[in-house]
Amino acid sequence: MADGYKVAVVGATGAVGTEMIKILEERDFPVGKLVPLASQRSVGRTVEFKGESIPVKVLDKDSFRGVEIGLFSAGGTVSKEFAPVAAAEGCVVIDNTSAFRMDKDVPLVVPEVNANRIREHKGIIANPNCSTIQMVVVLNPIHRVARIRRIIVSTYQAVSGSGLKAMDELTEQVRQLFQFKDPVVKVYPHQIAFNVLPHIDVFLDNAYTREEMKMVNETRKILEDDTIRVCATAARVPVFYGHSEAVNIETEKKIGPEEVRHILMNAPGVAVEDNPEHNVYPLAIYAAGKDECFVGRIREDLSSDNGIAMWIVSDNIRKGAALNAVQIAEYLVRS
Ligand code: NAP
Ligand code: 3JM
Repeated sequence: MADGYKVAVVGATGAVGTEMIKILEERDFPVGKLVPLASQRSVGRTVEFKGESIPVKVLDKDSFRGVEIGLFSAGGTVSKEFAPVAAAEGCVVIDNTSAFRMDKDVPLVVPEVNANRIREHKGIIANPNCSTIQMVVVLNPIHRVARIRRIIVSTYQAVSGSGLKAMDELTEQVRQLFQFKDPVVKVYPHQIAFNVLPHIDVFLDNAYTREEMKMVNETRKILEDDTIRVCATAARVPVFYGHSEAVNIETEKKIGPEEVRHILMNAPGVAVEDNPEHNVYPLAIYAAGKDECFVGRIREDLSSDNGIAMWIVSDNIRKGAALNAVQIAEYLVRS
């Protein structure tokens, strides 16, 4: 690969794809040729990469000839159809959608936690859901020391997690409301401006949403422990970038907040911001554009004998999607 890898970005014009291309450049990933792919809607558009304007191509079955790495973020339907096509051409697919995450043969990877699983891939590697990624980056080091038995998590998720249209909708609704007009509601089932929606993705038969069940099932798969009990409530908030999470854990071995803080200060990908006396705790507006998973408000859970409560924030488009995918690609090319 003297001249670098041929890398396709599927969904190159979207919120995640755009960030993916930016991160490939920022981290100087060895790209020989970048192939930006999107739908018919993007014909005539270009993406900027290392000072070059590269025309976006329409995704089709022939898009993956000679492509070595495929970064997919164009929704589950596109991945289901085209990831196997790419893999059959010898391309290693890193898929950002939920299409293959729970497949037995597909590693579900957060490099800080289970990079060792990358080499087991059979052509497709899955990137977890954004809310799962930031939670397991912080919880895994605690789990290794004290064995987590139960997790209760409530999320406060940014609109960028639903793509560019959702960000436009929040902007437009704020504008409309300040002009005393009725807000136009299209992307979400209700107005998102100045509101909180306890509803992300579709409702399932068990009364949880699919987003909530992603957190349950993906956490167990990544931490490789199906006995961990997880209860999630996922809410959408009118924030542009950065998911926040209130997380309560119960551990087998009793562990105090000081020890948790110490463990997390030395954990990869984690930044502890925990000085309540000076109003220091993680905030979405400061996590936006950064790579780390920020954690603070670390304290004893007063409702449990072996419990810890904390507040975790990370940029959902970076570590929650694009950065995690590029980190996986970096492991691939290193091995
Ligand atoms: P977005 O801003 O709406 O962008 C969607 C992208 O997919 C656009 O580039 C769009 O191209 C392309 N696309 C849509 N339908 C296509 C088709 N039939 N063929 C080819 N390209 C198509 O959405 P986003 O926020 O970037 O998210 C994209 C996907 O990534 C999501 O659906 C989700 O599955 C996944 N995602 C994962 C995470 C995570 O937690 N890991 C986070 C966010 C999103 P056009 O511009 O041509 O329409
Ligand atoms: C984040 O296929 C689709 O409609 C995409 C839905 C979606 C997902 C998903 O399920 O892949 C939107 C935003 C995710 C995700 O990361 O799970």
